[in-house]
Amino acid sequence: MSNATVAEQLVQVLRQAGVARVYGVVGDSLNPFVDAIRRTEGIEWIHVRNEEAGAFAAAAEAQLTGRLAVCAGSCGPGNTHLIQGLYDAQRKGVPVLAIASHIPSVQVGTGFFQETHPERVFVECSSYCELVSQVGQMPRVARIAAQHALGASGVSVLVISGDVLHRTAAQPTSSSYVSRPQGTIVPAREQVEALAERVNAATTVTLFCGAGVEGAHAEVMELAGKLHSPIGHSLRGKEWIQYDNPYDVGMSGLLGYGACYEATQDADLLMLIGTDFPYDAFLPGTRTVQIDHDVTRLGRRTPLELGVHGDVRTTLREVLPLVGQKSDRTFLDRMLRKHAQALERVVEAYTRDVEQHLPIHPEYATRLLDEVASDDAVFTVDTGMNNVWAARYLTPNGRRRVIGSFLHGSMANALPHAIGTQLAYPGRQVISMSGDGGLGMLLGELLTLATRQLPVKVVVFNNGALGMIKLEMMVDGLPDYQTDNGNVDYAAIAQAAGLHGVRIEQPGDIRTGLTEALAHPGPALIDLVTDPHALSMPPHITAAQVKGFALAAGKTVLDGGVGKMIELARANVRNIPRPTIAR
Ligand SMILES: Cc1ncc(C[n+]2csc(CCOP(=O)(O)OP(=O)(O)O)c2C)c(N)n1
Ligand SMILES: [Mg+2]
Repeated sequence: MSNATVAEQLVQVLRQAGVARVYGVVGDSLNPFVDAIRRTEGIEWIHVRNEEAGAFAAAAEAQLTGRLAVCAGSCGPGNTHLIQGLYDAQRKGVPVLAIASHIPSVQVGTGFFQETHPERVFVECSSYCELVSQVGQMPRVARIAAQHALGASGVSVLVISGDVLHRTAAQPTSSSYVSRPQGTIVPAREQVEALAERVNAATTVTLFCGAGVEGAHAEVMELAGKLHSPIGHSLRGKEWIQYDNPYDVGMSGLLGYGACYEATQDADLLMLIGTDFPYDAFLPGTRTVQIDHDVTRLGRRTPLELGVHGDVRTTLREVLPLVGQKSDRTFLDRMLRKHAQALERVVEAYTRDVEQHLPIHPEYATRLLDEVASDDAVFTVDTGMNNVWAARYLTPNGRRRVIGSFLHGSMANALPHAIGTQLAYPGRQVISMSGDGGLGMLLGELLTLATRQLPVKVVVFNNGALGMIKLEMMVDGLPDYQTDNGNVDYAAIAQAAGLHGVRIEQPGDIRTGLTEALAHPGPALIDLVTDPHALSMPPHITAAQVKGFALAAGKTVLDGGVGKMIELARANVRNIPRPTIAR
């Protein structure tokens, strides 16, 4: 008989699952758990200033490492704060376990101080959410929660009262293997053959890639080489597929650019590869096949001729030997040229006078950030205009990572995502591309950076406004209302909080300011005073296209520059083989 407490058992199970830290804010009902962490080797408590940040930090850690990450909140408000970050984790399908401590068990149902019902509250943002009311449920239920988060790639929540955490366990903890998904999903042979048949029969094929192409760059290139296919991507697919890609035609969606839309619309067959791209108005709606490791996603965005259930890499390896080499590359070459032309047009508009332009062009600042950041930097990106700058100006290379709240779409994600990233990768350069609105929302997390001396670099795109919404209102024909954040000196705030802080107002100071701040050994904030009116709008834009990132009906929604991508596009056009003249 072990005399461990339930809280100690929970911590032991977390250790066995490889968990090294728990993000949260301490509080009465959590005390036995936090105290058990204090006394356990190999696991530490990360004191954030808002539990929401703890959940975002765990989401980033889980996304980047693929391992279980944990956050916690005390009863009532302590754990309702977790919701935003848990939605982020659940939507992006990453393994996070949240410990939601609860009011004293004898008080449940009495309207007690801080009473909520976490087992109801968290249902929608989790795939496993259970109340632990008996000591005998431990340690098994903790193992189930960990395994469920890993296995279902999502959030598990354990709700447990402080008095239950405090009690003596009913049985020893012992050990049990916690397994991360490592198998592959091999598609059925008939599906592979049917896919090859369709691809071979099509005159032209476009590949549209999402985050599921991670690890399958070589296979996608080989397929595109055989089919002479243009390759487009979603925002989440960009970091895995755009680099070293002679078939690149850009990105689709509200932040899209280049010839991706044309390539997806005009192809004889569209192949969706590892993407759950939600903007169905950008898809042709016909002649589509799809590969996904999650069978429930097949056909949920557009009607399919064929849906193939399998991992992208495994599926492509199976199908490649059955795919014949196409000879006609006219369609690909036309799309590559269209793509380069589309980029040339915006590059011209966005590179003129930017060295002098006041306030600073955010596009120009991101271009310089892209140049001075290290080759394996992790960029965390706030929801808002920063999504646009990151999509257009950060150059993926297969080693860098760019993460954000790309599915839940919450503001204020970048700084807490950076906290989780830096803790998981202490030696790596971590850059938070924060909006001033986003930073203001979780400003207290600068204190987390300062107290832990986490060397995150916070680059604030300080346009003094909720810029994305300003744009939406303009597009909607509404007067600009309540979008001002005021002129705040975030560098001064950072300095007062104990960070290296620098404010940059002149475009000529950006490169040196960024380079120096990135080289600073501790946490640093770079307050870039940027133009709130950045981004030109194409004339044909409609309200529905921008509103809430949700509705879309056209091919180019936001115009804007494209940074170094133009170089890839130009090179790809240069490399189009010249026709050989028969003698
Ligand atoms: C939590 C939350 N609240 C509101 C929104 C709606 N929203 C999306 S972007 C945005 C403005 C972001 O402003 P800022 O961080 O300053 O970035 P900017 O667009 O100015 O670059 C708002 C209010 C949201 N996505 N999430
Ligand atoms: Mg702003």
